[in-house]
Amino acid sequence: MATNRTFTMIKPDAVANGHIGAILNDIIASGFRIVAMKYTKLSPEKAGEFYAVHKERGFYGDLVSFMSSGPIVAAILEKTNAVEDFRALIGATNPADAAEGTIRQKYAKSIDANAVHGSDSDENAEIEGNFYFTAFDKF
Ligand code: RTP
Ligand code: MG
Repeated sequence: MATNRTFTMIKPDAVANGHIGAILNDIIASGFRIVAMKYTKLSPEKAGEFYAVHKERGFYGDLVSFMSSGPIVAAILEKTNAVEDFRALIGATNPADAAEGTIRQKYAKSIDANAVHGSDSDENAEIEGNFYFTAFDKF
């Protein structure tokens, strides 16, 4: 499979708990190259826009307030088979179900505060990366 890209956020819980460095280490050690990266904070409006695909879901309000509750790290990552391999690296949405050694198993406490985001398709990786970064930010 050709080299391609995914998009991630280190979520407010993992930032607040001091896991930025460890998570970036795991990501780089797993063969991902950083294409773009930013330390920033989402407003509730921006978080709502980012997760608009979930707006009919019962958890949407909690998700938006959590994702705007503190700073995050947003990044575009590159690797062969990036989307699928990154989802494998982060583990199941609920850390209680996440496989041993995955980022969510190691650093997340709950399904709401689950440490990291990973795009679920090539198309969404492109959309989500462009939500934060312009062509001038990607290297
Ligand atoms: P993400 O988009 O953040 O990488 O997570 P995901 O693909 O594994 O899960 P997704 O279905 O896209 O849901 C987005 C986030 O919403 C929260 N969620 N809560 N209470 C629930 O049933 C529930 N389901 C999802 C999670 O924090 C999830 O990361
Ligand atoms: Mg998702």
